[in-house]
Amino acid sequence: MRSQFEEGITLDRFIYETTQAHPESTGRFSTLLRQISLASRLVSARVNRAGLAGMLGTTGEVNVQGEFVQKLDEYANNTFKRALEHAGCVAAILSEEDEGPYFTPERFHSGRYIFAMDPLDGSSNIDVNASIGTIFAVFRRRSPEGSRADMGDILQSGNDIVAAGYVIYGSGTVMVLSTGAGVHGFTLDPSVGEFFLSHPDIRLSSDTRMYSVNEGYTATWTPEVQKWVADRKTLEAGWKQRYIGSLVADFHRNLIKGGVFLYPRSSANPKGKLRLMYEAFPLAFLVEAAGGRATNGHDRILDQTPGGLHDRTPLFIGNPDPVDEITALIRSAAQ
Ligand code: P6P
Repeated sequence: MRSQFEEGITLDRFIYETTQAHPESTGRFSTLLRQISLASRLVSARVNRAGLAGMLGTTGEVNVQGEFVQKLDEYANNTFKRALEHAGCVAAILSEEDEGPYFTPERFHSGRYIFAMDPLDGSSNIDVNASIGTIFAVFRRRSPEGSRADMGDILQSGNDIVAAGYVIYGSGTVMVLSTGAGVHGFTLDPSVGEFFLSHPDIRLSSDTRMYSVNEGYTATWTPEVQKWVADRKTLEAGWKQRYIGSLVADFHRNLIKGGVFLYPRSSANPKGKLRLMYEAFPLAFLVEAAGGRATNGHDRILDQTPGGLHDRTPLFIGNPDPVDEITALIRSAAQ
């Protein structure tokens, strides 16, 4: 049997071939992607042994979001920061788990990229073995490399993202990545510790009638959202519904099979629940590169500029037609 290496393209080879197309590249971006891969493999190994390694449950602490910190959250947060801080490619890391930015320590080179991450999204699902994941976006700093970054480097518009991706730790570990030219999926072969290209050039299948929303909150939505969801459930509409409650898992299903994911504003979350910088931004970058749309119900997600690291936003993301339809309904209801 031929080894997977002969048949597959590794992430390293993909990075090399991608950056070869940019002769001006200094190798810093390649280093960044390789360190993300390393951290992802370390987190994957720990997630897969969580039950055995005593890594289930909480640390007893509460994070800046007011959520109990799961042991794996803390491990993932520290693993990505340790993998990135010394490599000379990032100037600051902002994380769902940390109140403020983590600036590259002075003993290391303050690089040209800003790394925004949710180190382990869906962590409330860890103890029930549902898929969870790391979501990230990469910005290029505005201030000179080598100096300490500032908030002007960090609070940038979604249009300034240079790369984004996620790693889903499920039945397999898959990294989905875009540097703007297409969206590509890489599956980890744990027996050799390599990611292999498994989903080249992912494109949304536009005619999928699948919606994903937590209908337990129906009573808290605005009327036009309630009506749109109700209309999906008529016999003639013929839509299916799936909701895992882990953003990475729900988004990954929509990316691979098509569909639309909704997390509307509600009376409980008037600004939405999901975070702009390290959840909505990266997924919006990916979905647009795969032919989809992402709005906050009024405007394009990537046109937003955050006021703070942990800004929240409503999110409507997936196939263009349903996202455009819902957005038009919400806009007209607001007039
Ligand atoms: P709800 C997980 O805690 C998370 O942040 C996302 O991964 C997920 O999409 C969402 O919250 C689920 O929220 O209110 O439906 O439980």
